[in-house]
Amino acid sequence: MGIERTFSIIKPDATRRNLTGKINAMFEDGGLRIVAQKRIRMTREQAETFYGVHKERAFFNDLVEFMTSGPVVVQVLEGENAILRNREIMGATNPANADEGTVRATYGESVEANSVHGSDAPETAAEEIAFFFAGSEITG
Ligand code: DAT
Ligand code: MG
Repeated sequence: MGIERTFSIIKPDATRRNLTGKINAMFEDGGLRIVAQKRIRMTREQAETFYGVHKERAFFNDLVEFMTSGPVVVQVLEGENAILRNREIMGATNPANADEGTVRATYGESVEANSVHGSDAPETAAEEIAFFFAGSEITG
């Protein structure tokens, strides 16, 4: 508990629709601070490694294809209980099941094109942040 950092991605479906600012406002209004951010085009290798935990799943190839289909915005979000708080702001994986007012209910197009990624635990948050950011790129 206390002040945490979590890793976030604004996914290609959202950058394509020019929603970066609107989604960032939802994070900020929800009490999270954007302490690092960059817009990148993920390589296939990065996407495969990042989602390695899902490599046996039927949707893995489509997921890698989707995540490399356009620019993404990778971010570090900081705040009180940031990992859980961000999952609340994002909503359920499938936008059809996400609570009203969440990012995924508001902007998600499908279970795959669900607009945002957020870390699910302290260990994965630390790993995911280190995968995309040098310590010198993060400043509270
Ligand atoms: P989350 O992104 O909510 O942490 P996850 O870790 O279970 O969800 O899955 C990672 C991503 O994989 C998810 O954001 C979209 C995709 N995905 C998950 N389940 C899927 C499914 N049944 N069909 C297609 N894509 C799926
Ligand atoms: Mg996940």
